Amino acid sequence: MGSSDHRFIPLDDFRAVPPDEMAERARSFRDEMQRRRTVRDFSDREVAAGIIEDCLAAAASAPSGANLQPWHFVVVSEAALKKKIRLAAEEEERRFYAHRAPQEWLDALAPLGTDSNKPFLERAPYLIAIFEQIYGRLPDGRKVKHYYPKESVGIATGILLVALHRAGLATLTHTPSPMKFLNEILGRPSNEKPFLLLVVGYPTPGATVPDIRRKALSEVVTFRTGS
Ligand code: IYR
Repeated sequence: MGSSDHRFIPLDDFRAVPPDEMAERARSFRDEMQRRRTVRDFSDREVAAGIIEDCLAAAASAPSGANLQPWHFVVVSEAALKKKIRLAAEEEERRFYAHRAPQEWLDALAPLGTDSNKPFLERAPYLIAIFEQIYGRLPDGRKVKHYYPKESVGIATGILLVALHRAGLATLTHTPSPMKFLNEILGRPSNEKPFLLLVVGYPTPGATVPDIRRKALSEVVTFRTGS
């Protein structure tokens, strides 16, 4: 099967793990992920660019619809750009908190203590703007249909979040809405839709996080594993 145009190669990179090690890895990864908290108190402590690059390479390994990799990441550390992004985001957020958000939404957000001030957008060493390519563009300008771009970018973003956490960094998944201003400020084309603005860095020494809890596993998982 498969013509010579569509080659298959041996799966050499799969590493089988012995059962005990598998159990240990699954447990320790669970514990490590349960320690992750979204942070909003960012310090201005620097992060080496190579760390960000490796985490992005992990994210860009994500599976995607027809392997079309419908994502683009813009890494921002330039102070002037961060300031522009902060000002534009805060303008949208002021409208959100004052008019756009229905009371029900504001009530749901209350435990997080968020408001329209976003100083972390200037203070954190890195912002990573993640764009979803609704369709692709060939070098000659022709459009390429993308499949499941949102799912694909969501998976890549999840991997990026995990990679940054494992590296020892704090993140905030920020979604100013609408985010169209990111295309203008960052010069991205119209086939790219802002998906998420990831804030990356270290927490301030005295950082606090909301006292909120995750649902119990039994609430979010149904096992239908009987015989
Ligand atoms: N984008 C706003 C509001 C906001 C919305 C949700 I959903 C959150 O989980 C958190 C915040 C803001 O960033 O403040």
